Amino acid sequence: MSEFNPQDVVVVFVLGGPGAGKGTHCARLVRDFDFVHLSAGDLLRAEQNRPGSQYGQMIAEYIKDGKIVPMEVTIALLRNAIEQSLKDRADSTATGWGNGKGRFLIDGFPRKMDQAVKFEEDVVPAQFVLFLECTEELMLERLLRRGEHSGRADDNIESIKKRFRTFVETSMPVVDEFRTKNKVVSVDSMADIDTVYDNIRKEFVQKLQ
Ligand code: UP5
Ligand code: MG
Repeated sequence: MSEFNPQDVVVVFVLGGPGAGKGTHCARLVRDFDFVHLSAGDLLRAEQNRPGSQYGQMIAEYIKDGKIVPMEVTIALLRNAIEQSLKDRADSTATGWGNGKGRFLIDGFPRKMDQAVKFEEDVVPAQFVLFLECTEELMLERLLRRGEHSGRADDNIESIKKRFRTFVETSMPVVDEFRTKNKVVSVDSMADIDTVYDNIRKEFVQKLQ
């Protein structure tokens, strides 16, 4: 049995290639729907920088190579973050919160089939998956531009190419698997940010009814 009941703890996986716009749109969904945004990449980068972390060096190497960090680490970080938010917001009167309830956007996870299975079995099954569709050409352009000031160790052409390869070979099969279960909401992420978000927002209004 999973730790949480999906009726109480609503999880939406937000997937899409590197630079597809996951973080950008999660920020807007937080504003409009009272979600807590948990970016697996951000949690890993924070753990990497935490003084005394036994995983810091390993995480840095995996991220630079665009490889997927062993799932035990990522799932533990996500589980802790969910538990902490539920504690912090136990008395919240926001929509979807209070009395052990909460709603979470899990951004950039699961990126490998075994992670999806393990998370849904142990933590909580996702309500649905938001998939942001974008061409590699456009994602490359966005990431190189962001790389001019992001300070991210993987926003350089060598790492970006490796991230794209991992996405195609390892992460797309996860999306395809969720598709066979009719759990995927696909949104074209190639237009300007406002247009893309408008379509995402409409889907969420329907899904969260
Ligand atoms: N932008 C966004 N949308 C735009 C639009 N419509 N028009 C014009 N510009 C747009 O956006 C990227 C850039 O594009 C921004 O400058 C934005 O303004 C612009 P962003 O919203 O940041 O895209 P996002 O999809 O979040 O891109 P990100 O680079 O974060 O995606 P990744 O999936 O590559 O990165 P993540 O942080 O999730 O993972 C990094 C690494 O961590 C992985 O490669 C892996 O090594 C490791 N990892 C794991 O090992 N396990 C995990 O479970 C997760 C990560
Ligand atoms: Mg991101």
